Amino acid sequence: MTGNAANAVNPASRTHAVRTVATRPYPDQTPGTSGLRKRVPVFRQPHYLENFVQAVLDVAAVPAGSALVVGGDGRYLNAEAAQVILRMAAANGVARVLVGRDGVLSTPAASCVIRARGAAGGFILSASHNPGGPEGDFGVKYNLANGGPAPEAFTNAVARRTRELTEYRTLDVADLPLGREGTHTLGATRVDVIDPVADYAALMERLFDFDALRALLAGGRFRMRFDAMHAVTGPYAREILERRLGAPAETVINGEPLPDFGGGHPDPNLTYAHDLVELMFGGDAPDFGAASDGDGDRNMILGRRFFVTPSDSLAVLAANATLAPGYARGLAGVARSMPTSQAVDQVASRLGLPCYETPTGWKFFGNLLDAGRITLCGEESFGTGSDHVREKDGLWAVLFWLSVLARRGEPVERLVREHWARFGRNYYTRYDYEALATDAAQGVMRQLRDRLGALPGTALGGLRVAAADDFAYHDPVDGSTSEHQGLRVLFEGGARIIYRLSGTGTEGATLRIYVESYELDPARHDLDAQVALRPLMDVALALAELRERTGREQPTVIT
Ligand code: VG1
Ligand code: CO
Repeated sequence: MTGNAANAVNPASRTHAVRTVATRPYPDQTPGTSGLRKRVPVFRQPHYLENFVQAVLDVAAVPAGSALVVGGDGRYLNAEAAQVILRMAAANGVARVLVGRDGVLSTPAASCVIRARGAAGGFILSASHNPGGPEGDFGVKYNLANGGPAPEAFTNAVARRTRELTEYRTLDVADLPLGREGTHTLGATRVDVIDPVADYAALMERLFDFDALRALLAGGRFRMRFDAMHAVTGPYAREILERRLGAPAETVINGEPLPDFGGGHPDPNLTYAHDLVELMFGGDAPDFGAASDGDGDRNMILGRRFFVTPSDSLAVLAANATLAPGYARGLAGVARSMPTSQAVDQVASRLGLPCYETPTGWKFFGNLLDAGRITLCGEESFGTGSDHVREKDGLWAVLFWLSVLARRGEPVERLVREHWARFGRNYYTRYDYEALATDAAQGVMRQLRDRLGALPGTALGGLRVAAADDFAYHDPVDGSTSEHQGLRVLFEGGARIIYRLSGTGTEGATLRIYVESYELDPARHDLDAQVALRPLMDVALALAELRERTGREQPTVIT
């Protein structure tokens, strides 16, 4: 045999026949804020999942000899989709695949495994905080060798590829047994079924002082609850909080992962994490409460009868970062997504740290993290993370908070109030209008965009508009530009109104309105955020002509 590549037999065909399947493009496979998210019945259409996977594999062009990681949040369709991806990876000549047991990996754990094992990339199967089940949502996202979501240049190329695809490759083989750790072969591909928790738990032990955390959690004086919302973090939280850190067995609630999340919305906010909220706002509440979402990358932090706004959480962690061993040397810089409140900007300016403002979506933090320009970053949507992986990380945020609480020895509420007294308080709220008619939502945005130019210098609700624009991001690392990332109305004194359309919804359009104001005077730090922001929100709704254009009186969710 010669080494003529053009005539080489696909190595996968040595033991199993590679089958080339004719297909036709689907027009709706453009990835959004975080991968391709659709209803399960959409994913179940013939060849739908396969088309998208083939497009990703074509664009990824995994180098010979390299490994891919596969895992998801355990939702309905996860197990089947993992098998489809394994067969297609093998048929496309991928040398090795690492798959979490039962096809499961939390999103941060998948990022961790890609990095720890030097993989070329990975498929993450999740629709995050969206409901699951036969009529729920499913999603597929591809991450690169840095462990982070593929940037727009990649996802745009995938979208183009999905529109021209005429065939995909798979193997005619039975499902692999993924229920137990072990090694299998699929054609010429080696498939390793790995423990989904081990690499991740080891990373957490390197970042945080587990002895100090054990003293806090096993000491009996400090009580916490972690709500896994019947999603992927249950086994991670049980292993780390209860087994390794000795927290009592009732610490993790809703800890059994279920394919439909028990019928709930695995979204850690005050509306959906109701079990936890009842405990934390009830009598004899624990000292600390936290919850994570479907795929384990979001976090909500609560003190006794006290909610920590995600934007504040990022700022508090930035201000106290050196209390955790993994960050003891200080931070290179920080970043937040544009709609996230400017609380962390206050910390950065006081500590003399660079602070970056990126578009919504974790993929935009990747370059800054890779280049060593930032150490911590976060989003208002209950996402916080650092350079330890390239995804936001729910349990990591919980361990970080616990580390700060262990060192400071103060209750959550006092810690946050002291933070406000030092840096000022950024009042913040977000209104979501879900499942709007797409035309109406686009009309709202178009109308606003047309008006922006005339706003600077005018007064709205007693505040003077300093600037207004359609946010565009210029990536300082790779020089790329991302336009139309949200409409901003910026007021003198730091208040802001932001409008954007969601890129993760699966029904109609979701409009998000984010409103923020800044208050330096501690005498005015005690207001309810909804009360403090009412006048500005009224301005925001009027500017948007929201009722007139959408017929909606009330938002679907307020956070
Ligand atoms: C939402 C959030 C965004 C987050 C994204 C993915 O996107 O606003 O901050 O990065 O979800 O989070 P959008 O486009 O719907 O506003 V996760 O936990 O869902 O993967
Ligand atoms: Co998520």
